[in-house]
Amino acid sequence: MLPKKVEEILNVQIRKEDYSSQLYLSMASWAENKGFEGVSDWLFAQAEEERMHMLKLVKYINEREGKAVIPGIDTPPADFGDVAGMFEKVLAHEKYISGSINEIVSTCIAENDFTTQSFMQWFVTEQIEEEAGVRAILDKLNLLGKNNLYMFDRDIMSMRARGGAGQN
Ligand code: OFO
Repeated sequence: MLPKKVEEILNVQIRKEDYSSQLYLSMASWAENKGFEGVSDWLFAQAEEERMHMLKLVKYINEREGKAVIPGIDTPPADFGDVAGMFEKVLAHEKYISGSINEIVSTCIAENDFTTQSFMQWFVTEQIEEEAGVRAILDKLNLLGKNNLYMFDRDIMSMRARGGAGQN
């Protein structure tokens, strides 16, 4: 049985993962409209990943005799300026999500829920990889320079093909 506080904070996280998925979907669509095929593919895949994270939480709560609450859809922004600025936003969002995951782990410890604490370890590791992946993309963008976006777009495509940069 899940402690009430843990059930509540996991349900808050379901909403955040759902929003992450919508946010990356919106970014993917924005990038696709601008002709960035590699960037949009990366973001479409990332949106799927986030949905998978949400489902993982839904199933876990229900398995532990809690009640997962499926949230309504919050509308994400539709315009992201330029590609570099957009990836800065992805990194800031992932840092925010990492903070939420840490908060859940603290709640588990305070509530002596070591089962959920161990379940959350997967998310802790995932966040380290995701943040590192987005940082690698920003480094590449800086190296290539903002005038070489075509190259960058091709490059991010091959990063995906190799299963790198947060795509796991
Ligand atoms: Fe971006 O990762 Fe979910 O948790």
